[in-house]
Amino acid sequence: ELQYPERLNCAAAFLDRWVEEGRGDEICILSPSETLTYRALQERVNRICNVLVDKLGFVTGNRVLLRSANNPMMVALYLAVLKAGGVVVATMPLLRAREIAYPINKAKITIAFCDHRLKDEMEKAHAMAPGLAHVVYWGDGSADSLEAMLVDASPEFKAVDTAADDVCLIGFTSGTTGEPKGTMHFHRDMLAVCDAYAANVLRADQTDRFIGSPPLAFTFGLGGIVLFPMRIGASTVLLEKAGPDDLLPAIAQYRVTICFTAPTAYRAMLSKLKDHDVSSLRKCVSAGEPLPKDTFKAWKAATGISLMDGIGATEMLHIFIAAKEDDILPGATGKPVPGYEAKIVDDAGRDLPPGAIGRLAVRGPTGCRYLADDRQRKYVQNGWNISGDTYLLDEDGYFWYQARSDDMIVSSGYNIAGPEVEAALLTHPAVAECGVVGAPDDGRGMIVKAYVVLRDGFAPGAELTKVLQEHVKAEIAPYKYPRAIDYVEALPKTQTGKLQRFALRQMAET
Ligand code: 3SK
Repeated sequence: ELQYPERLNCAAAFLDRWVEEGRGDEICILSPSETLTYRALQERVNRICNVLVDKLGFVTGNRVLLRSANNPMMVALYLAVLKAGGVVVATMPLLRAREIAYPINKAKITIAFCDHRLKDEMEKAHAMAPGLAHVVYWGDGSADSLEAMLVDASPEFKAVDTAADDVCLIGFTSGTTGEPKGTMHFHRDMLAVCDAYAANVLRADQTDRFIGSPPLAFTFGLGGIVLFPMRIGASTVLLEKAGPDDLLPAIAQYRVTICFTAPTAYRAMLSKLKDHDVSSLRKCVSAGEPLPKDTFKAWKAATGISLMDGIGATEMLHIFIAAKEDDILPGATGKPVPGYEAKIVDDAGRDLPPGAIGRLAVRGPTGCRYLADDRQRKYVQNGWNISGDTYLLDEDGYFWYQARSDDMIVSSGYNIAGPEVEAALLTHPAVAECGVVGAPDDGRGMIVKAYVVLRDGFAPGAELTKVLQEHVKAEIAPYKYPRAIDYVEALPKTQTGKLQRFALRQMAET
């Protein structure tokens, strides 16, 4: 069991510690715009803390909004709010005004920091959020910018003496179902995800250099690209644009060793690997969406690296079931991360035996505490977090993803998991991306319907549909084949890059 002192400020553990231990001159953050050592980052963090307290009326416990792409200032702001005893609420850069105003009002946020490039929507959101007292922009060179305020702020600041179980982060879910939920996390949770997943599964060391695509507003990105490296005094590369075409050259340029991204990005990188030197890579984590066996095999064949699959949740802060490099069963997500327990339950919350398909329930050192939300009772039962995922636990203790609980398609009495059909379609060379949902059908109740984005050089039409249907029948049980296929230019995705199956379901209903 992980033990932490009662009084704990996680910013001191991620940052101040390394300076105090004489490692202040080592590189912490690299980016196209600047490189920061641990000492330089600490100095900037301290100045921001002083601006918060002296110029913005901040008091311990205040909630502070952060809006930016992944860059060094965003990390400095995160750590400053934590160090000053505040609560970070970060939002995805691409959100629109209404989506930004929602967390501001729900979490009663009083101060916001925003990259000036995101000013338009921020100003509109400000107009909808009467409680927001200060909005500070950076990057525009103006006299009232954050940088201008930092100039005469003191570079000294002592971390506020917070309790280990003071809330320090509210992560809003991306709202794949209903209104976003605010998930609250403590100072000790920030360390616990590092000391559970990163220490036992990832097993990185201080010489490692991290990179990744998820935004820092998504806890997958926050953990993978900031908390995990900083917990062990390693370095990290931050990219504002981190698509597959940006990751590959950056891995080569910065000699990156550990990459965090989603299966879609690994697939996209595969076809371009030959143009880049990725020989520095030694570990690759795949999460955010299910990892098909074929993607695992193709990445292994091309790089020699076994993709480490994992499932996490904003509610749990980070990954809680994962595959260790030396214990991988391709297609399975893995086993519970040391410190976490997982089981399969039915819709009434009763335990199911190995081999049965049901809802995934999890508990561990981090956990789900929603901010003022009645849905707490639905999603947390007897201390177990009931996830929205349908899983199977096999006799050997491996967890196998089936579908999001609302992604099961019941067709003529058969249970068909949309993601399994997607994985089968993706093994055909014509298919770049796809999403599979149930479409209402008089005869069968539902039929399996696929939305497919084609690779260049393939033409949609009845002939290709037949080919893809036969392909799926050859890959998985034939009754699962998509009886209808629509060809689309792009799939609807959330801000975190997840397929929005509910949007596809709506399309399938019309
Ligand atoms: O699996 C996910 O989507 C996830 C969510 C939050 C944090 C980490 C991960 C991998």
